[in-house]
Amino acid sequence: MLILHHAPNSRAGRIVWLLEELGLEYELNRMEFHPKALKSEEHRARHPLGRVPVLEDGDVLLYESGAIVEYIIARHSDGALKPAVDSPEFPEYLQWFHYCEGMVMPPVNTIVVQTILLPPERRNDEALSQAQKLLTKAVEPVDEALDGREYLVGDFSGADIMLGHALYMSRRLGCVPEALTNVHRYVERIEQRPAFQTGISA
Ligand SMILES: N[C@@H](CCC(=O)N[C@@H](CS)C(=O)NCC(=O)O)C(=O)O
Repeated sequence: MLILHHAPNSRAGRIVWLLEELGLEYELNRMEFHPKALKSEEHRARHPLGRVPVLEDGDVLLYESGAIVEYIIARHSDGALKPAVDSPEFPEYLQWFHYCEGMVMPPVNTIVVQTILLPPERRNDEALSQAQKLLTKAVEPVDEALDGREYLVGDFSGADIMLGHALYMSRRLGCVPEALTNVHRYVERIEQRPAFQTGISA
């Protein structure tokens, strides 16, 4: 049985979304998004930094959302949600899959810290505006790539789970410029997927 260690409004939603898309059975260990739960000895034994998501699959214990998505697709998807390695879509699939944590989430993290996590007296306007600029620059090429496409690469895939979730978060923070209409329409499409709705509300 797959066990997902989860906290609400976090990247763990990506994994619930994926598990739901694949119709897999899983158990959810719902923790509060609070240091008391995440930094507990019990959870640090699963993830040294006390973060989510963490996946257990028998003897396998895995953290890093991208690694977890790749692992589930490789071992439990029966070939779904990923282009074949020798297909023309595969390189671009890899690019957008990893663009999520590599390029989009770093400025999103800063924006969350500077607008939500830090008390107002410790916030830094310069850091916030730099992160917003970086995020806009990172999202522009995605907007171009989505021109005339429903999903990032061919059919709906693991790249949409990763980058689609990051774009959903960016949009929810109000940080995707209005002009990037392909991204707005793409996120709206993703939001229609029942598995996404379950993932986000878990
Ligand atoms: N790159 C990691 C990031 C993990 C991460 O930072 N998770 C956040 C939730 S989205 C977390 O657990 N934060 C709690 C904390 O920093 O204490 C991944 O993709 O899994």
